[in-house]
Amino acid sequence: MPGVCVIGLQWGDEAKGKLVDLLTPRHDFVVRYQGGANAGHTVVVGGEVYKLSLLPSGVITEGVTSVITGGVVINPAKAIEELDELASRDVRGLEKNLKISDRAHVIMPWHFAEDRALDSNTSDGENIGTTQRGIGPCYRDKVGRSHAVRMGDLYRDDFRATVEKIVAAKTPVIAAMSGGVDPKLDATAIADQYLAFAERLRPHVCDTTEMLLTAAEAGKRILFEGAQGSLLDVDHGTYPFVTSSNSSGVGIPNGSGLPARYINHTLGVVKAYSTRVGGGPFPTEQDNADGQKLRDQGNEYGTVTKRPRRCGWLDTVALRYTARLGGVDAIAVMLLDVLSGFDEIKICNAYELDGKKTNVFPSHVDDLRRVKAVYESLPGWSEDLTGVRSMDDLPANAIGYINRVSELVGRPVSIVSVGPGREQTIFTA
Ligand code: 2SA
Ligand code: MG
Repeated sequence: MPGVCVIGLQWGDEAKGKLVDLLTPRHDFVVRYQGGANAGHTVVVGGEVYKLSLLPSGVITEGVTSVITGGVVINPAKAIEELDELASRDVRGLEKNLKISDRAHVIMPWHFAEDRALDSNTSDGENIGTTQRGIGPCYRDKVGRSHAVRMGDLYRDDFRATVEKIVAAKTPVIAAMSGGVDPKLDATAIADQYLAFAERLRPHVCDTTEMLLTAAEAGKRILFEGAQGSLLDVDHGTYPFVTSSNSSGVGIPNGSGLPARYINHTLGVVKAYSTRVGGGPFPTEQDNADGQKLRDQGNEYGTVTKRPRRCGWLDTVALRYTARLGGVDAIAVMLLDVLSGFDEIKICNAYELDGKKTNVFPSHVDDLRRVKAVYESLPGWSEDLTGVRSMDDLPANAIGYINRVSELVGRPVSIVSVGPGREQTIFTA
């Protein structure tokens, strides 16, 4: 199977990192195609916990090429920090095994200032609650074309002049956005700093599009690692409460440069309940004792920002939509162990909008705000699932829950996860 992708079907934090790590040894390449250091992937290998936010999870496995493609926005300081951290923990082969696209756009110091200023000025009034990693402003400059810096530009003779030009143009705009406060952007210092980053990253930077096209044509096995979740997709998610990239499956061809024909299997990753970080509607949110219990049992705090995540019941209206949107072949149900100890577990199987029941996920955020989740209740279980290793050993009610989720989403469940470790994984077939 040459092309496999792992995508989140909710608002991120579905534990995609664990699956990518499990599937990595069967692949030649692991590819990140969108987002940046706003992702938070936790991977546990041999009892060691690795938290990555920019580098693909595959970098921990020697002999696999990890690729950051042109669809990703790069904070070079963060890339270096993560490389240093891995090297200090004896992860080897990094120099050879990490490739960074020369087309990837670079997050520059002004993007952080803009992220702060923009997030408190959304047209909607409610803050998006971004991760403040400069993601949105960097993508905005990419699409705007006039003030952008790509990785390849760092190695060109006119880089200093480019920085000077952008700083001159941005300074008054950012000051106006931030109540007249001078953002204090020093073009010389910024250019010096980024030129040093460029030297350090030089061995990794190349034309990854050409590399991946050649690899795919030669039948190499490629694993695509989605960051964030499909409901945060800029085109198909809960706009404007989204991230600025295509975080659903549609982002793979545009972000990586590899056409969809090389994708043979799409695994949709689903947390056994729902979480969301940041603003925006969340129809099944439980701002009550049930939500708090999910947060406590699931340790639901942002990997990057440590923000408490909003928690709620599973929403199969949303999941059916994202599974169809992503061309998902099978789903992986993660964190099932977190649901132990609930007498009853609810699943949202429809929305009610203006007094009418619907299965269609609304395209406008105002409608999504107005929907009422319609629930069915399933009996819970009290057993600890973290030691379970086969479907046969799961409590009957847990199997009932999995089967019902599969039925409502309309996809088979191929993997069930009962903990962060590699061994805490049940393959259903
Ligand atoms: P941004 O920073 O522009 O991408 O923020 C826009 C929205 O996207 C959400 N977002 C995320 N939601 C969940 N997890 C994410 N990654 C980190 C994690 C988040 C963290 O894995 O825990 O540590 O807080 C992620 N990245 C972006 C964000 O909350 C906004 O709603
Ligand atoms: Mg995460």
